[in-house]
Order: sequence, then structure tokens, then C-alpha cells
Amino acid sequence: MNKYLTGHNFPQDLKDMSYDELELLSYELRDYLVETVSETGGHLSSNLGVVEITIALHKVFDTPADKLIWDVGHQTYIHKILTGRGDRLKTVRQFNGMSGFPKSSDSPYDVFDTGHSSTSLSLGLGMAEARDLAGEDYQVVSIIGDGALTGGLSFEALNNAGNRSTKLIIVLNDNGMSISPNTGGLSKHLSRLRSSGRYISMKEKIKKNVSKIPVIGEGMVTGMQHARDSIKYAVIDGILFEELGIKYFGPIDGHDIETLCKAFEWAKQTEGPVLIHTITQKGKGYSVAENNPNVFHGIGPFNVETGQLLKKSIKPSYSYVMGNKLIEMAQRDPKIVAVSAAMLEGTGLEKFSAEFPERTFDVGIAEAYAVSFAAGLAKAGSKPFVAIYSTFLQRGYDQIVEDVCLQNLPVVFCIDRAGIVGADGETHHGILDLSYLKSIPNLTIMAPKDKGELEAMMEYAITLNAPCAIRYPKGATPELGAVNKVITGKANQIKRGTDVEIWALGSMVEKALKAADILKKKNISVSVINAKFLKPFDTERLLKSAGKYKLLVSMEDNALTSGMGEEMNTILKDEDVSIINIGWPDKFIEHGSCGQLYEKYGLDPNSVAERIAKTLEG
Ligand SMILES: Cc1ncc(C[n+]2csc(CCOP(=O)(O)OP(=O)(O)O)c2C)c(N)n1
Repeated sequence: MNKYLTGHNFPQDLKDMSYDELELLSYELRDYLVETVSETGGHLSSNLGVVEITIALHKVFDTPADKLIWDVGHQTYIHKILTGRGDRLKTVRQFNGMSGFPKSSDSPYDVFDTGHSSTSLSLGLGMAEARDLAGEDYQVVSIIGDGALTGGLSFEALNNAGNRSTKLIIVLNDNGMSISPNTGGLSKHLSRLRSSGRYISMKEKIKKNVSKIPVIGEGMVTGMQHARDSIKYAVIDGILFEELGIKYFGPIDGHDIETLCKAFEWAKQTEGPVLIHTITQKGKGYSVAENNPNVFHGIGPFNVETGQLLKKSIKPSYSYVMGNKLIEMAQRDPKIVAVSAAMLEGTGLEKFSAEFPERTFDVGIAEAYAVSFAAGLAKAGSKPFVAIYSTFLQRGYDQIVEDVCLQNLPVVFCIDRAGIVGADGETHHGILDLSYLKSIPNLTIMAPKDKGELEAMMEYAITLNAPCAIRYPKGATPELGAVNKVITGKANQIKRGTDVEIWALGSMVEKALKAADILKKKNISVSVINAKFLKPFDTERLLKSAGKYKLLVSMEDNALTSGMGEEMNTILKDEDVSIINIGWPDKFIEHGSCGQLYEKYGLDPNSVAERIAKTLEG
């Protein structure tokens, strides 16, 4: 049992293992990965796809002196196992457990803290330039998926990489998939390289040229060079990377450890920027994931035999509600179109795209482009709904300001995963959007308390004929009773009370109602206001409340800095009223379940009730 995985000191011991032993190790790694992720949940199919690449990288490169920079970082579970963290994989993504992404504070083998896509080439080039300036000589290796390569930042880095002769090794992990099948012209270019038919013969050529050479050396490198040159012009005219000044090698089998090792050795000894094009299969080795790579991209705990999820939510998610509502609206209004940045499933737009393929634009991992593109759509008469996760929309900030809001164009932003998201942690929590959007002129900002209000806000948004953002959280929607008409800048009281008034935004309304129930038992009577709008904010109503209550409370699933609470504090600065602000402190919030995080940071109903009671006691 686990003959190769246990009892070794990785990554050092990889250097002395034969290719056959490494292959056996790859089986054990896959078994351990599937078994563990079936219990913890996590990013399974991407990790199954990089088992051999990870083994080969740690065998060939001298980590951590050589730097491995993983793009996105969701595919680093094998890297973690091979860098002394195998046991801790059992705690991955759990509160106080190991992060599912690289964390430089966790290990010297993790170079950057990542989670957002398409940064590895820029980060790598920066390090490589600094290395050269300092006269040091370690290797910098950026490992990037074909999905992440479609992000604009990657293109900017490729443009710069080819412009200078700085040594950077790029390992392209091409599985043809982003979360769903990859899209766009670059993806087509890669697929032409993949299907050129030279892939197999390339592999044979490498084998022929190197099999006689026991130790990697001059002869092997010449052999690889020969293989590379003979394929370079034969495969296809104008390999994009070569045209940009980056030496291209491939495509090679990303599940063949020996070929990978030899290609990496070649890269090590080659001057300037190089790109090794590896072909892999997402979900490799676990048939359920091979057949459904997108479902197993990020998955909760599941049954290994059947692949079925152990827990399923019965209530629909906000994303699901948004997608269905948009279909209904689009059936009535032919101008409505949907824009997604590689997240059709995650944002609930999958059904929409099946029903309206011509009116769905999946632009790849290209949030900035998605926003400017939507501005173009709106300018020319379409009514775009742009569905992007809060944290990823950070990429499109300048475009929201300049291209949408400055032009006052009718783009509706459906900001999904707004608020804390749980296990993905720091890089994925959507707790900055209210702060970064609030100061943009012309933008209406709303947050629904439940399913019905999300639908009502979408209907309202289209009537505005101006930029509008609707933010809602991850997970299931509650149904909190009657949905009042959405009226510009108007909040609604949804619970009467006399001592304290809580102003809650979006998902915090449910928590505010629960806190009010807890306080009722302590004879504290709480009014709950569903704020609905951050912008325009219901200033008039707030000022009226200032004279009526002993204490006002703001509740938002957003950073306290520049959020709704600060807005309320400013409005109330000249009033004689106490106010407490509930939201996320000025720090990056770690991973854990949402419940654990709400509790730790005092945003759950019990903590809120306790804080209110204590404040009233003085
Ligand atoms: C800026 C940004 N947008 C979207 C995502 C969500 N996301 C995570 S992984 C991924 C697909 C990455 O595809 P690829 O790079 O090919 O890696 P694979 O999972 O296929 O190995 C996406 C869209 C992200 N992490 N960052």
C-alpha cells in the first residue's frame, strides 16, 4: 500500500527514482488525491491532470531554489503533497486547515499567493528580470493552463517575454478546457497544434533521439533541438509563440514523465524565453472526472464509486434564479444578451446559453474585456447582463468606470459570489465590490434580500437604461416573504421595533431578522430595514430613524472600509445617535466554511445580537 508515496523525502527523493518508479508513484498520488478530495471537496479534475507534470518539475528543477509559479493555483494539490504537505491535504480548504491555493506563508515551495487567473507569466517575468539584475541564476518556471492563457494579462506578458531575451520557462498545460471547454482564437490555435498529427511522431522522435543517452547531456539537448527544429516549421505555419519571440517546444504528452523530464531539461539549458506545450487530460485517471471534467473542476464531498455529491442543496441558488429569470426576460425582450467570462455554469447562465446561443457571449477568462465588450454591445443597442463573480470583477474596474459609467450605458452587472464564499479563501471572497463600486458616478447599486427580490431587481434594472449593479451571494436563496416594489433609492422596513434599528443589505437581511428574534427574547425590540440600495442610498429614511432609536446598526457582507456602514456614518455625522457597523474588518479573510467565518468575525445572528445587547447595556 502506497509503497512509493510514503516513506520518502520528497521532492529530493524524486531525483533518484526511475521513470518506472515515478509512474507507480503517479498511480498512488491519484488514488490518494481522489480518496482525499472525495472527503474534503476541492479542485479535483485539474489536479488529476497535472500529476506527471508536477512529478517531472520537482524531479528536474531544484525547488525551492528554482521557482515554480502555478497559474490560478487550484492545481497545486500534488505539488503540496510532493513538498512535505501530504498529510495536511486531509485538511485542505477547511477552517484552520491548509489552503487549496499556494500560500507563501505556508511553504517556501509556494512562491506567490494566487487564486486569480492569468498572472503567472507576468509574475514569472518580473522575478526573472530581478534575478538577472541581482546576478543570480535560479530558474523561473510558470505553469499555465490553456484557459488561463486566454486572459488578457497573459497576452501582455507574452508580448513582453518575446521582446527581451530574459530566461523564463513556460509550461503550458493544455487540456482544451477552462472550467468548461475553452473558447476563442488562441484556443483554436492550440487545438490545431494539438491535432496536427505530429504529436505522436514528435514523442517518438524525442525517444529515438534520447533513449540511448542515459544521462541528460549535450547529446540529448542537441537531439531535442533537432526534434524541435524539424517539427517547428513542419507542423503549422506561424506558431504564435515563435512569432512573438518565444521558443516553442511541443506538443508533448503531458502524462509521459520521461518525455516531460527531457523537455524540461532542454528548457533549462536553452537561452531566452521558452514554452513547452504539454497535452493533458483534465480528470485523468478517474473515469468519472474524465467524463465530467467541468463538474469535478471544483466539487464538494462525493461518493468515489458513483461520483455523486454527498450533500445537495434543495433550495435554488441565487445564480440559478438569476439564470432562469434572465431566460424569461430574454424571451420577452430580444435585445437582452448575456456575457460571461468563462463561468457560464458558475453564474447560472448554462441554460440561457443553450436557449440563446447567439445571444450568449462566453469571452474566456477576460473580465476586463467582458466589461468593455458589454459597453460596446450596449452602445449599439443590445441590453447586456454581465454575470461575473465579485472578486473577478475587480479585473474590470477601470472598464466599469471609463467604458460603462462615464458613457452612462445600460449595462447590468450581475455580481455573483458577493460576500464571503467560504473554502476558496482570501482570493475569492467577494467583499470589496461595494467599496470599489460606491464611488463611481452614474452607477446604481442594489442587493436583494432573497429570490423574489433578485427577480424584481433584474426587472427594475432594465427600466433604468443606465449602468446598474446587482450583487448577491454564493449559495441558496431564502424566501423572506413579500417582495415590495423596487423604487429608486428606497429602503423598506420589514420588521417593526422600537429600541434598535438594523439596516441590512442583501444577504444580511436574513441574519438581521434572526438577530432581532434573539433580541426579542431579551426584551429588546428591533426594527429591521431592508436597505436594498447602496446607491442611491435612502438618506431621508435614515435621517428619520436617527431621531427614533437608541441605536442604529449597519449590516453588510462587505468590507467595513468604504461600505454601507461608512455611508451611514457619514450621513449621520451631525445626528445625536449611536451606530455600530457590522461587516468584514480591514484584512484578508482566510478560508473556512461561511458559517465559521461569520462566527469568528461576529457577523452571525448570535454575535450581532450579543453585540447589540452589550452596546445597549453601555
Ligand atoms: C480572474 C479569474 N477569473 C476566473 C477564475 C475562475 N477559474 C478558476 S480555474 C479556471 C479555469 C482555468 O482553466 P485552465 O487554466 O485551463 O486550467 P485547468 O483547470 O483546465 O487545468 C477559471 C475560469 C479565476 N480563478 N480567476
